[in-house]
Amino acid sequence: MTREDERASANEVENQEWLASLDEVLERAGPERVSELMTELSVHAHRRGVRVPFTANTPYINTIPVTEQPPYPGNREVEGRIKSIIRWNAMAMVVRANREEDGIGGHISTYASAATLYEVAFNHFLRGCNDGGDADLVYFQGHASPGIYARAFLEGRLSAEQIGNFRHELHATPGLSSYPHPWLMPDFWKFPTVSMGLGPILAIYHARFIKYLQDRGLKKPSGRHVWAFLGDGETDEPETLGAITLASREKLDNLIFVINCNLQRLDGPVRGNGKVIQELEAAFRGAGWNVIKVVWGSNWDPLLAKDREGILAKRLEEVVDGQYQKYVVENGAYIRRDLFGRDPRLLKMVEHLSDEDIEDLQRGGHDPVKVYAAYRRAVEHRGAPTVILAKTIKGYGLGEGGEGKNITHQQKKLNEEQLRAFRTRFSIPLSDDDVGKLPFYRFDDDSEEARYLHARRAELGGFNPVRRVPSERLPTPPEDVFEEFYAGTKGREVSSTMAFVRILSNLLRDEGLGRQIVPIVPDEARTFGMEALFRSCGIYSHPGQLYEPVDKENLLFYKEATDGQILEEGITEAGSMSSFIAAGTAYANHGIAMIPFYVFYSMFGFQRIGDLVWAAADSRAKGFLVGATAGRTTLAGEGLQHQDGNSHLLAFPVPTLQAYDPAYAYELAVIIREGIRRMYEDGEDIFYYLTVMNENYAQPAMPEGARDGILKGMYRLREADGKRETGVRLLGSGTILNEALKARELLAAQYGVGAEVWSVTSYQQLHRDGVDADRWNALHPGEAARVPYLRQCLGDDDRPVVAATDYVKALPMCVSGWMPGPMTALGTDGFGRSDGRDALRGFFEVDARHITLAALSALARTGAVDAGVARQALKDLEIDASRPNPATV
Ligand SMILES: Cc1ncc(C[n+]2csc(CCOP(=O)(O)OP(=O)(O)O)c2C)c(N)n1
Ligand SMILES: [Mg+2]
Repeated sequence: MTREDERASANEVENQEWLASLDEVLERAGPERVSELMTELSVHAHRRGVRVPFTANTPYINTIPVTEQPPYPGNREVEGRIKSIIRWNAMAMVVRANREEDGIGGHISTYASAATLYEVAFNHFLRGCNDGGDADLVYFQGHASPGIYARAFLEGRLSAEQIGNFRHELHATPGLSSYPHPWLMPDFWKFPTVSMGLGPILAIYHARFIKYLQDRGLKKPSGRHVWAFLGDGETDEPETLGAITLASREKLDNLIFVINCNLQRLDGPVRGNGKVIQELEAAFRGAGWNVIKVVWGSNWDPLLAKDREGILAKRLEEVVDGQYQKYVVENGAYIRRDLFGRDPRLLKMVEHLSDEDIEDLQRGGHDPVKVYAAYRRAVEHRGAPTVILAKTIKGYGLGEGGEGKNITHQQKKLNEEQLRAFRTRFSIPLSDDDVGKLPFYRFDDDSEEARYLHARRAELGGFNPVRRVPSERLPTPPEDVFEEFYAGTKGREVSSTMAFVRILSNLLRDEGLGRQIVPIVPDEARTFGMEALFRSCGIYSHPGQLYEPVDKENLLFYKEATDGQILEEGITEAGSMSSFIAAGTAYANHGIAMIPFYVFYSMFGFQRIGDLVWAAADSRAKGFLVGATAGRTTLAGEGLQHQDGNSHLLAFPVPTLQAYDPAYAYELAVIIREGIRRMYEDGEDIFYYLTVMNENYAQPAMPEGARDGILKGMYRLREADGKRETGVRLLGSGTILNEALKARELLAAQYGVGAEVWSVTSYQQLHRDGVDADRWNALHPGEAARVPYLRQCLGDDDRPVVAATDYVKALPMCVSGWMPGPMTALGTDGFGRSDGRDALRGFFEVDARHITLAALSALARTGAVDAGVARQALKDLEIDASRPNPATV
């Protein structure tokens, strides 16, 4: 024996002695005492200078030991048969859709790997709402939709025609949408999830919103859980992990993540050279979640029980995910050699197993017993959210058709042989001849399986997912809430943001709906002058305020309270938007209409979290998005990253979103009141985007008869002044409306040109109306043409139009097709600059001078004024014609 061997052997003896003493304490005093001792040891060692490397990981084995596994409460055989049929139908749905139309797409392998995770949940956990209670809220993984449809088919909720038309929604018999879309299937799906990462962050904020409703006394606690099923590849999205500390900080024990760790994403392995389960375990444990790993199936139990020295666990930890994927496509002999063959002791451990036995060693996520144990522990866990990391095989059961292969995500077709293999593997009662026809299989109503399935769902309170919308409606607040804004400020200069905050304060005090308003801010309340609300409404905090705030003496101190109304989300636009969606869909998901007002820095809205806005529309969310500090030249000083001249273009295409760029307090008041009426009294599934600015100016009184135009998108604010025959029309929006008014003065005083001024509150609304009229006219040749609202306003008069906005020129240009005369758009294309408003407006050529020049130039081109007048104006107005286009510098 060498000295090293001697040392190794002495170490081994010492190891055994320590382990034996630990076992002795464990048996005598239980796990808590062991844990205490280990903490003691580690502190002691630390004090003596021993630095134990940090790890947030536990060994690569199941978190729940066999001894703590509850007995499985269901009938495994019947459940197995049901699951197999669902697998078959889900696969058949995709293959049939692609046979009918090549390239129509769909996914087989995602659900194939997740079937057990879903079926255990459907049979034993996910609550429905038939009993009048609250259904569990489930964020289904988007690509697993065929499996969810296949189950609804067995439940008798979807017809064979419907699942036969998967991905063919436009067929005469309507089909099923590719993914979960409440917009398209409003009775079925509650949450859009298919844009990866959105499901998890929405689930977190929704779980928190439930606590908010409870803490504010708006909802009774009901024990409902929020479940989010997601892919392991999906965890690379920043939204997936970005809010997990909120969930633990807020002790969201009503939240369960189930991450299907099939080790693969679309192109290949998620972590070929690492282990995604271990990586996620560390991240979630570090964040304070209850982490349950479901790595190995029951047939590993005897092997792991034999692993007294931990050599098997150590080996399992060494192997990387890419290699685990390789084992899926290899046979037992390969696994014996590669996994166990490194150590004779490991080989000995499996010597009693045949190669087939080794090949059949199961992953935890395919074993209902292990999955059930994890779910049971998750729903019973208190004080923290739970994440279940379940190891599975992508394309499980597809065999040569793609099981574990890198191409499996894209697999949409199976050949005859592969279909037969699938049939045999899952004992689907179909003959060789029938297999190729891919019939959908449904159990007879009086079969054991059908009875079992319905009994389980009845026991759990009915089906899930179901989207059922109670008809709670709110009264539109009375006009007196808004009167002061219609009256104007009588010369006092205030910004539209200040006006907005006052409207909001009035609404919060309204008896009819004040309690149901949810102000949401991402750490910008002071920027928008909203800090008075801190004191009057309180900032929501489940534990209340555990400290004495530094500004306690101040009238407007930072007040946190358990029943606080404001959601002060901190610097997370994605989180705030998730709260907006939770609140804006509460009318459907919680039977209580809540009105979110999410106020944000407008540049960090659509540009930052546009995909969540799209999801809000799909979710049928209601409420008000308020982009503050808006306008490229209105937000002075902040420069390129902050100055928003884009958001109205980004808001433009969102179908249910109504976007307005009001200039005056009365416009804002009219739009907000009408918004509440349409969404909460009439029940329209729409939401609003309003931009408000921080420039102070006198807010005028509302002109007679303006209301209708404000809502439709434009109204005449001023008649022309000056010589009628050389007239122009100026269209202004937001604060640039004031520049148009100044230009009107200049044109009249210096050039004898009469200019009408129109306030355009929404190009989007004008455009929607225009294209709608055009469409109708194309479809009704020979009938009297519909006249778009814009044209009703401007008539056939061909005076030139100059439209000036603080947003990009494409915004006003979207209505150019309906203009009766030539149109010039002035806008703020390009990067912002740090400077004052006057300088910025000069730089972007949207100030009164440039509006005046544009008007004169347009008149010169029509021959209404002499070109020399326009040329002289360049000099008068000190405009340099040779300067570069601000859009490109
Ligand atoms: C934001 C976003 N990016 C890309 C995609 C396209 N996509 C769909 S599924 C997928 C791979 C999913 O992998 P994983 O999350 O591991 O799910 P699995 O199917 O393996 O369960 C990708 C990239 C998407 N749906 N959403
Ligand atoms: Mg995956």
